[in-house]
Formats: sequence, structure tokens, C-alpha cells
Amino acid sequence: MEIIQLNNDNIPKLIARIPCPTYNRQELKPGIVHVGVGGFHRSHQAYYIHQLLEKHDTMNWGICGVGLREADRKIGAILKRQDYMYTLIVQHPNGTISSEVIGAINDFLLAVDSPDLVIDKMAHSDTKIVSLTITEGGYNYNPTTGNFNFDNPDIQQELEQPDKPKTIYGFLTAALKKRRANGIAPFTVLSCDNIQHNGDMARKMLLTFAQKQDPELAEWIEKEVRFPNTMVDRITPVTTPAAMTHLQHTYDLIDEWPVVCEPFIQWVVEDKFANGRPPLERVGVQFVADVSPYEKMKIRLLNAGHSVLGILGAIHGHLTINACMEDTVFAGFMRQFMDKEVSPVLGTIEGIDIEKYKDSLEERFANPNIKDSVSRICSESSAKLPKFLIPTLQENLANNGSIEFATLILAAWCYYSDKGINEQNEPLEIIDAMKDDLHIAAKNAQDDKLGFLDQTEIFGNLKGNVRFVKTYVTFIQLIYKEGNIRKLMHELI
Ligand code: CS2
Repeated sequence: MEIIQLNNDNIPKLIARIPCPTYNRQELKPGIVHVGVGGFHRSHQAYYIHQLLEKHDTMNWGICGVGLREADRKIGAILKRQDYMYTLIVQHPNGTISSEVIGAINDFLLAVDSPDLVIDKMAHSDTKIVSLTITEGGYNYNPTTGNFNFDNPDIQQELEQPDKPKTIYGFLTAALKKRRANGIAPFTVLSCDNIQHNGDMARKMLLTFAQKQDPELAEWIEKEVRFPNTMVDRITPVTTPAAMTHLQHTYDLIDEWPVVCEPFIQWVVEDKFANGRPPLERVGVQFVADVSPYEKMKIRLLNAGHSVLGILGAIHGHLTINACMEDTVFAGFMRQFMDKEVSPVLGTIEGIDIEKYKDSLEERFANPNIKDSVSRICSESSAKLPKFLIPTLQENLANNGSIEFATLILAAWCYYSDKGINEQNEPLEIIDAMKDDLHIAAKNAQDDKLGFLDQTEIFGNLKGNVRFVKTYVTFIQLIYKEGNIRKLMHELI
């Protein structure tokens, strides 16, 4: 077969080889502007929209991607070359692979190059929703105080020059201001990040920013804009060259940035939209009045379970989450963390069998074909742990519940941040905005055992809790003395 590039002109040839969009992409109206076009957006929201478009009865919900950072230039350029299409490669646990070309995105704007175009796009009357995957760290708030971080230089700059926005808050306010001036109804802000009450968080932060910039606009946003909370789920590892090679070998297709994911997919959304929404219930999205039980369960079990395996696995030398799950000590440790420390704080959730949910997580994590790297899971732990793990620990401290498992993770994270190498003496790939601070705070751990906890924006007042401190110090001593994380885990289970 002739090797062909993924783009519009080649679709007639490609369609015989791999499922391609059957809807007319030229007719797509961009009803959604999405900020943060990473792998997860492309395996999840864009895939749901694609399925809806495949039903051929609405062309109003195309997606215009937006990248806020210079680092988004690459994905923007690749998507443009591919007429905004990409291949989604679904890796089943039994080794079956199903791939298809997704066409829901039909434009992309890089904010650093064209901030005005981004504002105009968000302010356009066709745009009904601005959705976000800007990561847990992207909301610009202090996890301990819950306050907006006005010290961020980008925030300061955009408050001084509202026509030159830099962060999500600058863009949202500039666009909403324009809509209001032009008499256009506002869009819905749809947060799709792994934060409990993600919509409430987006709302609170945007209102705080807007109040500082333009109190009248803030009042209008408060009254008119909607921020549904959502629970999003699909494990999406970092794309590796193997994915590209697979497409080339199997379909003679060149896709410069495909997305790999698991078969499982879930999206639970609060049904409160300001300006209409796509009928996503037709493709399996659950619309509910209150998403809280779902999001708490997912973040405290799935995301925290990932972090547990990721941090401990990285120290031991496991490279992937499925390799951790093949190791009975790791699998047993994670399950006991869930059973002894998370289940008690979740209580019962109406309509959900938590035991079955935990079983399904074990199966999903064990999928040998996903090969989700521990370095992806550990990336930005400083933003993740305050949302995934520390609240569970705090609730157990308050209820006199078990704290050993979560405490071992924090002590292990100190060791990980200090050492920078695993137990096989191989360098750790640490990706974290706070990497240097973490390293400095951890490096005296053997003398100043509590020094790591001084980063109160991560740990809050944990250092003031006698029971926690006692357990933490014991683990710090053992980890440094033994240099064998697996042995310590084994002793706990
Ligand atoms: C992971 C998530 O980044 C992480 O720490 O736990 O990306 C996880 O894979 C997704 O939330 C799954 O829906």
C-alpha cells in the first residue's frame, strides 16, 4: 500500500484502511472552544463529540482547540498539517487494538501568537461552551488557603493590561466582556480537570480575578455564566514512537501525533449550561444534578491509586503502572490503601458499588497494553497530591482512621524528591513545576526530618498533627535506613 499522510485530501484513500469521519467536516460550526488540547482531551471529550457527529444530525458542535503556552506550538502545527485530524488507538487488555480517525476538532489557535483571535473566537456567537483541561495546577490557587494567587506575574500583567491576556482567566474575562458588550449570551465554562468540584473551582477563581479587574463584569458573570462540575475518566498514556510505528505498519498511515488510550471511558456532567449543550447523552455521557459523589470516588480512588503506584513504583524501578500491578506487593499495597484509607472516607454512594469500582480499577491499571509510564503519573505531583491524596489523609486524621499507607507515600515522595535516582541507581524523570523547591526541601530529610513538610501550600498544617508526624518520621527513618521501598510496603500489608 502507498504510505499516506493523514489529511483531508487523503481521506478517500484512507477510508478503505481505517474508520474515518463520515460527517462533512467543512460544515462543522465550532460550538466549543477547548483550552488544553493534550492527549486526554483528544481521547475523551473530542472522541465523545466525534461519536455524536457520526450520528449526522448536528453540525454545531465542532471544537476549536486553543493552546495557551508556547509548548502547545508543536501540537498546533501538527494538527494544522493534518487538517486537525488524528488517530485514536484503543488498546484492549487482550491485545486487540482498534484505531479510528477522529475529526471533531476543526481549528486550533495558539494564544501566544494570536491572543486577539482567541478572544474573538471565544466571544463569537457560535461558541456556546469554553471547556478546559488546563491541569490540576492550572487553576492558580493555593490549595491550603483556597485563595487565588495574585502573586503570579502573568496574572499581575494581565490585570494591568486586560487587552493582552496570558492566563485562562485573562482570556475568559476578555471574551465575556466582549460578549456582554455585543449583547451575546455568555458561554458555559466546562472544566474537565481532576479537581473535586472543578466547576465550582473555575467559578470561584474566575470571579475573584474578574472582581479585581472589572467588578461590574464580575457581577454579570456571577449571574449569567454557568460552571457545571464534571467527572472525566479515560486513562491516556503519553504517546510514544511505538504508536506512530503501529499506524505506519498496520495502515501505511503517517500520523505525527496519534493518541493511545484504554477502552474504558466515562463522563458525568452536571446539567446546568448557560447557552445550550450538545446532546451527549446520545453517546453515553451521564447528565446528573450533582456530580460530587462520582468525582470524589474517582479522584480519591483512581487518581490517588495511580499516584500511590507511581511514586512507589518509580523509587523501586518499575517503569509502568501495569508493571507495578504485576508485582503482588504493589497491587496488594494499593488495594489495602483503597480499602483501609479511602473507602472509609467515601462512605456509601447511592447507586454505586465501591467494591466493584475498586475491582475495575485493578483491571484497568493492569492492562498490559497501555504501558502508562510512572513518570507521567508522578508528573506535577505537587499539584496532584493536594487534591488526590492529602484530603483523604486529613479526613482520616480527623476521624481517627488509618493513616499509614498515605503517610508512607508522602515520606516516599520526600525520598524520591531528594534522591533523583531509583533503587537501581537509574535517574528518575521528574517533571514538576516545583521540582527544585521539592529537592531543596527534601535534601536534609535525614537531619531535618520534617523539613519537607514546610511547603505548606502542599501539606497545609500536617506538620502540626502529632499522630501524623510520629508516623511520618518513622517512615522517613526506615526508608533512608533500608533503601528498599518494596520491603517496607510488604511489611505494611
Ligand atoms: C492520572 C490521570 O495524571 C494522573 O495522575 O491519574 O491522568 C488519570 O489517568 C486520568 O484521570 C484517568 O481518567
